Amino acid sequence: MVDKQLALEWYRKMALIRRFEEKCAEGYAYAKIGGFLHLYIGQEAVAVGAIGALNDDDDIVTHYRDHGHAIARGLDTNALMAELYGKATGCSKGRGGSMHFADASKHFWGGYALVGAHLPLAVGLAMASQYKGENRLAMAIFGDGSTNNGGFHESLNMAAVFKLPVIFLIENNLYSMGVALHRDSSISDLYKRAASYGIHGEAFDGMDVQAAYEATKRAVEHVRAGNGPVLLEAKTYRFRGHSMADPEMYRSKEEVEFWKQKDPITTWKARCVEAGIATAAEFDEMEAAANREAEESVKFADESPEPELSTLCDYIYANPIGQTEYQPV
Ligand SMILES: Cc1ncc(C[n+]2csc(CCOP(=O)(O)OP(=O)(O)O)c2C)c(N)n1
Repeated sequence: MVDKQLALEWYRKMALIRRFEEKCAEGYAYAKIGGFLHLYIGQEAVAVGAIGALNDDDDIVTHYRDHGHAIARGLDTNALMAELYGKATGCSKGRGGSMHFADASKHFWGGYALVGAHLPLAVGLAMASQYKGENRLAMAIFGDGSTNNGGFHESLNMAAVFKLPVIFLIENNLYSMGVALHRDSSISDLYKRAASYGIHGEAFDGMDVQAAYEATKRAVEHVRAGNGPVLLEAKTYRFRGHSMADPEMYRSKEEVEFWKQKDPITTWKARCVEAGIATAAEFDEMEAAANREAEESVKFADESPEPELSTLCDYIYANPIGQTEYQPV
């Protein structure tokens, strides 16, 4: 087992992600949150274990199912909930919503809505780090669906050719929207695609936070030693639909139940209690703290101001050209 501090920190973060996202689902039902909302529930061990193995200044670019990654990286939950509520206090000033969480100060360069399109950004960040002789690596996080996309193949190839410090992390939750993995991929062990580029590939149990941490630590060592990129595959599962509008006709209730038995939060707690790392009461306390933080984020978002109408055209170009004030017609 790992040391107590780390074990509890992982639990605290996984519980916070879960509680935060339950509040997101509520906010969506009350129409406080609009647009797309893709929940991460079930996959928490991947974000917490993998991001926990990085340095704080390693760069992260991720896909639209980004809440768990942002919380694991330590973004402020008030600013995240406010972003979902479209408020001026949001991490992207209320402009981005669920799919575009970002915080440059945390080297968290964003959720991206286009499947596979953000992988080249990670390659660029890694290239900049290598060129400047810095020790920073980049992690690109994406779903299994992205591995059939040109951006994936081009990025792996270029990163391999230049031996760039990138970790490509696939969150294989078995579905790409409503399409099962076996229907859109020629192989089911996606990490094996690393062989096409002559780089190291490895799969781990994505329902186990310790496995996620240890596999990523190995990848980090490999990459930082100058051996080029690594392709990691987390075998995981999302417990909720693809997004909030998903009747889930493509999978059975039995299958979902099977995976819920592997819930990364309850299983980690059971393992820790059994190993004598912490008591059930200590876990209850962490649960209560996660609840409080999630509730406070909702209050903060609710009470925050809407963006000013006069700022409507702000942040469209990095350096605004011409008129930036909104002129009602
Ligand atoms: C380039 C592009 N094509 C199609 C879509 C529509 N789309 C949104 S999510 C998604 C499925 C992606 O699945 P996966 O990469 O496995 O990630 P998951 O949702 O399972 O986390 C698709 C096809 C898109 N956003 N971008």
